Amino acid sequence: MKTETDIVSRVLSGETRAIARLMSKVEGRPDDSADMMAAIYAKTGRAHVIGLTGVPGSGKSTLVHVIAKELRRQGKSVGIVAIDPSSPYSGGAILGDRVRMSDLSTDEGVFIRSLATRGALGGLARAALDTADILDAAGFDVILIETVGVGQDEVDIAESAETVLVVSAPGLGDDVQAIKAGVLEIADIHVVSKCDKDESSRTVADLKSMLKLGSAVRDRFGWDVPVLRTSAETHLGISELVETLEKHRLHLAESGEHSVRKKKILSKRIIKTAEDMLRQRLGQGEELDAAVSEVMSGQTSPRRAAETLLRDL
Ligand SMILES: Nc1nc2c(ncn2[C@@H]2O[C@H](COP(=O)(O)OP(=O)(O)OP(=O)(O)O)[C@@H](O)[C@H]2O)c(=O)[nH]1
Ligand SMILES: [Mg+2]
Repeated sequence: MKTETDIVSRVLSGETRAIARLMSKVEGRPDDSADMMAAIYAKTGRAHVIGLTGVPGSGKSTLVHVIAKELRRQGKSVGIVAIDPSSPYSGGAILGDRVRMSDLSTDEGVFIRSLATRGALGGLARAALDTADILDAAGFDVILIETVGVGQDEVDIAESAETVLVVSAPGLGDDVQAIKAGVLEIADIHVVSKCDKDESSRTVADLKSMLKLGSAVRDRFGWDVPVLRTSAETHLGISELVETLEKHRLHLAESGEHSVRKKKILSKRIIKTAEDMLRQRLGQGEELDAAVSEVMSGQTSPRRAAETLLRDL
């Protein structure tokens, strides 16, 4: 117990080793770290949490890198959560030698955590959001969560951020990628990356006309979802993007959208966590076998058996 309090206070003071240690614990043994995470959660809410999503190869990791660099220039500390084992965050070169992740990984004001798409006990979304909470409590100003826009879990993660950025890129096929990935509507900001490429104008035009067609699914309290052009190669649009992120943050606070959105995010997160816990508990007892036999032999229905299981928990 004493060591737990110790770890938490070291995390809160931003100690790198304690942060990494708690993250590993939380990832692999969520039940054992519930007390620590309660203490951590109580200290969250200061950071700006930004989710980035988009189809594979759209330039998310590269964008995370240049955004992080820009934020560092402004003196802000940055936490990065990458749900993507292939992300070259551990020191590889992204755009040849021009954009290097390694200069971030040696920066004390940056903390990078990669989560494997498999292996996180109790679900990837749970692990990702807990990881972001740790970074928030540890005092990082901005947290960037990169997730590939495929699969409900990944989309859920992006949607749990305060500001959702959807990345599209030229040269990845004709159709509007955000639609294919099921993330067109969740964007607060659309980014078309790789705008050093000629075909990018078309990607921008397609995206814009698609946005005009679609009715606003979510009330954004008067926020107009912009389509921004960026290039990590020429640095086009990067400072505008970072400005827009900050503008969106202000908009959330001033319009009252922040608390409305937070409520939605939390209710989803609580239900999801309860589901995960329930599934784990129901799946491991002998009671399930007994219930299956009863239904098989015609003694009861699946619905009644489920009711009994829940009652007896
Ligand atoms: N020309 C050009 N290429 C870029 C730009 N940004 C990224 N790329 C290239 O696009 C490819 C994919 O970039 P990533 O940043 O890894 O894309 P990602 O979306 O993170 O990819 P996954 O994580 O695998 O889904 C790499 O080969 C990058 O070098 C850019 O601004 N201009
Ligand atoms: Mg990536």
